[in-house]
Amino acid sequence: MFRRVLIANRGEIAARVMRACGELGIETVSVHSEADRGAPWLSGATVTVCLGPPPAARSYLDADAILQAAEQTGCGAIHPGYGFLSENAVFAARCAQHGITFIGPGPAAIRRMGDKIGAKRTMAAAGVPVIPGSLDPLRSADHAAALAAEVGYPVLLKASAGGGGKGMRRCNDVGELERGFTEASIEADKAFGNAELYLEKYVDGGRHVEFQILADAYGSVIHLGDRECSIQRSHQKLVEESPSPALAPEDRAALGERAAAAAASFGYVNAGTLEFLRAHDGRTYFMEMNTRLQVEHPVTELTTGIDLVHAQLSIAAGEPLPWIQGDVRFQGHAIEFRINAEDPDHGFRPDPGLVTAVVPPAVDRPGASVRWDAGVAPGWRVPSHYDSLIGKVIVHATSRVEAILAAKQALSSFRVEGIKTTLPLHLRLLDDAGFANGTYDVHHLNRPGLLAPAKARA
Ligand code: MV4
Repeated sequence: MFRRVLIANRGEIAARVMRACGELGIETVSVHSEADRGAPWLSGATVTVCLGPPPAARSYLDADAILQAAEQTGCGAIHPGYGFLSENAVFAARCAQHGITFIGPGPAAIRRMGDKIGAKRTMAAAGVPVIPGSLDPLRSADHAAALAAEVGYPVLLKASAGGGGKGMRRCNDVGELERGFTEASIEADKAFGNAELYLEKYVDGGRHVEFQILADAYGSVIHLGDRECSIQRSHQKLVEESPSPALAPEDRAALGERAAAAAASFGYVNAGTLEFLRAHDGRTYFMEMNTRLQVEHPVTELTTGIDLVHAQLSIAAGEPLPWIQGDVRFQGHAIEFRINAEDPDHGFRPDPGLVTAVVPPAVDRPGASVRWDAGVAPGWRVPSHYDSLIGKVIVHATSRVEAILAAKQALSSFRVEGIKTTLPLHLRLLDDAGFANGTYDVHHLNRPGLLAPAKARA
């Protein structure tokens, strides 16, 4: 195992990775920007290093500064968390060149899944269902129109270098497709430096269901079940749960085994997530693979009892997986609520600023527990330079019904004062019939009522 690990991230995930390192007796170097000087998570580090000014490009994305910090402080490995450099194949390769272990998959696997059409081709070849459409980049608007005529309208144009909903465009007829093709290629070129597009039949509604996999360096791959992530707005997830209310146990086993086999088919190593779209007819299609730890990983940890950061560290240190698929047991139900420094009653506008008080969530019900993955503390001023996630409340209980009751208790006792957060939205969601019965889809948050300001509902 590593003696000392550099954490190339901030906020709740820096704290989360530090906790796992502490439990394993690993020293930590926490790098930070000038905006994050004195941040609450830094007090848990063995050493802190200031990288540079607040903009991420000059701090958390500055590969040179991070590699230099790792070398100067004697780190054997770098944990990238999520976002920032976590899916940057060039950075992963540069770590290797410096003799530092990147805690994640190798650069080739990151690159392969970062190219969304290449990822789709890899998965299709491994027998994973993909949405009807192109398996190669579109050559022209005419090529796109010919494919669209085959699969039928509406269709979706997607950027090969996009992902997470970025660079997508819906086209309802051939006219929209011809205009859309040109505009989408220009946009993709501007946004990603890559104009390549592909096309799929548009699947309306449905649910975002993803599978967590763990792969060691010796070809063993297991899955840790699924997460339901359909409670989202503008591709920002707000609530995630495991297991998905939409999947029967036999669907879960079949899809999970497919996901694990697909990851094994191209030699994937470390933790990864395969995202699927489950259409209303029950057909489930691969969308993308994320080659990092996800924000929502705790719901998987609570239902399986497996510490994913611990697993990532062990795999990166060359240890074989200590489990086979049959060892993985799924227990109870977990729900995560993202606490963002945003005002849900005013279009989720960011509301950074001074946190004056924090009362951690509490649960007092048999068989239920709550976890608060914090990135803030009283007296900390949330900076405006980064994304607005300040922490996550995760409940676990014996069943989904019990988990919702535990969540009501946890979130009613929970307070973050001084700034607006997404907490009021979560409390409304817990009283929503569609959430309670588990029938929601990716459009759920857009329905009138849930997102309406409190005064309009009175
Ligand atoms: C789609 C789709 C419908 N049809 N592809 C959004 C994020 C990215 N992973 C892919 N996404 C979608 N791709 C086809 N052919 C609908 C979405 C989509 C979506 C997917 C998952 C979760 C939330 C979503 C919200 C809007 C659209």
